[in-house]
Amino acid sequence: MIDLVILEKEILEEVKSVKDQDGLEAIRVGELGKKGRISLLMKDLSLLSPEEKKEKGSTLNKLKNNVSNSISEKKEELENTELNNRLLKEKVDVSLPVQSQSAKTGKIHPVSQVMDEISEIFGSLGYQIAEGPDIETEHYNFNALNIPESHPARQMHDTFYMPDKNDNDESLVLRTHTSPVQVRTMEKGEPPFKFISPGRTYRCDSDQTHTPMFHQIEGLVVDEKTHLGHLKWTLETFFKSFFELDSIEIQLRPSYFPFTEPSLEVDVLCDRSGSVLKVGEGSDWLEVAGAGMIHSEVLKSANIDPTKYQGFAFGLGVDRLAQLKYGIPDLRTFFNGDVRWLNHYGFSFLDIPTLSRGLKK
Ligand code: FA5
Repeated sequence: MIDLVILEKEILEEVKSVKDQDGLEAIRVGELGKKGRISLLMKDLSLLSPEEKKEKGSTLNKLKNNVSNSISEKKEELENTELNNRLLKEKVDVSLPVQSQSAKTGKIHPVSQVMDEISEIFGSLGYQIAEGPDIETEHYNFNALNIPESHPARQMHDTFYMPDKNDNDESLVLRTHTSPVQVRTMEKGEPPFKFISPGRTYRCDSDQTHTPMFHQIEGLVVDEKTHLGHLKWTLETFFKSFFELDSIEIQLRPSYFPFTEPSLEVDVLCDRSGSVLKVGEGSDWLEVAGAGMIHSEVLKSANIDPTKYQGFAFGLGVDRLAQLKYGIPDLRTFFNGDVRWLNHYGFSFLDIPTLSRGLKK
């Protein structure tokens, strides 16, 4: 008959001196596993008389518990040792130089970059952000902006019409500009308002400076006193900050929009003769924005009293601004999905603007 005291001592010694988890598992299986020594001894208990079974059973149970506890404790000890060893080996040397960007690292598209830059500048000037849907009702895209159905100005926008109406039987379009967000936002609140609204816009148009999908940022200020001088200052301040130049030649040209009176168009001086577009040089003007004082009919559409409130609005062509700032000659290349183009013109994550950037001048 095996001496259980000697057996326990022998197993506990073995557990104590084992060096790794595999060795410990081998001991557990050899002693407590289905065919392990202790398990077989437990099985043999059934052959004994009731008195012997009681006495031996209790000793065997104690042995089993002691072995099982010592295996658990050893397991924890080995796990801790392994973890400490790994932590020691995996030290990070923070003094090493930053790894260079590998070819597989993604780049930020110039449009996303410029959207962020513009939002940061207007954010610093106290503008909030408002949003509207890409699929817009004819009401907000045209009617609420003083462009009724028969109005010739509808022809100015080469509109993509949706085949189906919405649940309220309203005709739908892919919005041709971000101006619908003006009335959408104003009718939800009370003046004063000061917000920008960035987003995608769509027109059936394609050449070097036009794409069927492009981006605009609408801007709007409404209160009791805002006038055309504030609009001029805002545009000049924005363009100086955006192009990071002390002075920038922009041209405010009289224009016509049904939703502003007076209306104007903003052009930036640039050189488009070479393969790189250069801002502030040459003799070409690139139109980058439409703007004006908000028409009284638009204020009325948003239930605002035009005898008490007034303000300005502008719509910046984001893609054109990206073209100008980063010297990208053809707008159509923006949306070809060519990774080589993005690797060349894209931005790394470290270039994301901060609140102070763009306003330092
Ligand atoms: C508008 O869309 C007016 N909603 C802007 C506005 C807002 C005027 C508020 C008054 C008050 P316009 O059609 O000119 O205006 O477009 C504004 C700018 O979007 C243009 O100056 C140009 O930079 C850009 N843009 C227009 N069409 C395209 C196009 N197909 N591709 C790229 N950019 C375009």
